[in-house]
Amino acid sequence: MTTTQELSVAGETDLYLGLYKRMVLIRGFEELIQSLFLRGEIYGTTHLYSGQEAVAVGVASVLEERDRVAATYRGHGHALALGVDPQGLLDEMLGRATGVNGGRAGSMNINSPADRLVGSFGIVGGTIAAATGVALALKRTDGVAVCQFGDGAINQGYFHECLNFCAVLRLPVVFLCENNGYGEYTPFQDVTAGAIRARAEAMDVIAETIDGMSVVEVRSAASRAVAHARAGGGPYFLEAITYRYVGHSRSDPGKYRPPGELDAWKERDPIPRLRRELEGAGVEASALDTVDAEVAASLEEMERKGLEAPFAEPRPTREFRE
Ligand SMILES: Cc1ncc(C[n+]2csc(CCOP(=O)(O)OP(=O)(O)O)c2C)c(N)n1
Ligand SMILES: [Mg+2]
Repeated sequence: MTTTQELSVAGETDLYLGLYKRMVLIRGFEELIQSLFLRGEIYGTTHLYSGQEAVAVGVASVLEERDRVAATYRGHGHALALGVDPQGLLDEMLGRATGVNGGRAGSMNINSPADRLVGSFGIVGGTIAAATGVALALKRTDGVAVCQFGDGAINQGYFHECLNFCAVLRLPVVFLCENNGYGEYTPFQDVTAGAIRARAEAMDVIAETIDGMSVVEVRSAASRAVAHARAGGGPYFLEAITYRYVGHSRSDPGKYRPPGELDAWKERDPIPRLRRELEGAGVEASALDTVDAEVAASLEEMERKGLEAPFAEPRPTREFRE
């Protein structure tokens, strides 16, 4: 997109093999959640991240211990990318006492400070305000706050207020807009005037539009953004163009999408794409197959353990349905 330099996995194949495994885990995890949901095992609602994996994984790959992330309700990918224990995440959604938040947060409110995830927020744009506050504290320790938000959040008042506040105070924040084309059932173009990144540029904030289906490109842009914020340059805005493979939430089959659109995006799937790039750089296909098989086996084991784990007390109910 705006990046002109040649990007490649060559010379970093071990690192990218790790990122490949992380993306395969996120995809498999989301497929498991969907299947458990359909079987009535999940409490509350879910907003799946399938298709967007390269964004969370690419950004997390450049963060340090002192950095923090605020995620949205579509936050499983960021949690896993940051290293949240997948079993704890699954157990959380199953309402089990062994969940990362004791089975009381469910899918939409996961937090794990030890893994640098300050929270997941159900309020559209809520991450922006949270990350702004976090950045005020992080400025003292040279940490960087990342706020994930969707294309829908840029029409919220506090996007503008917080971006302005962060720019004026030069706070260390990466504004990470994951433009997946839709806010619930509405195409973003129908409700958004002008180019998204122009809103950041209007406040003299450096902004890039990047290919969110390429973990290599996301990692490269995130590293520029984080370095800028850490060096005291203030906020940096990334618009990652991506796509969610499933509907907005579990009750949405996504039928408003034009025929062929989903298939066209799947042609750009970040996982087979990284696989091709790794094979091109000399990684054996069998090594990648082994990763796939290991992740699949770990998810089977996770499901078994999760369904056997004790429920949180009092036992959660299934009253909330979106
Ligand atoms: C303040 C607020 N308004 C409305 C909603 C209902 N709502 C939940 S998700 C969503 C769409 C957000 O779309 P986007 O920001 O593009 O994120 P995506 O779901 O595509 O990741 C809306 C309107 C909400 N949760 N919070
Ligand atoms: Mg969206």
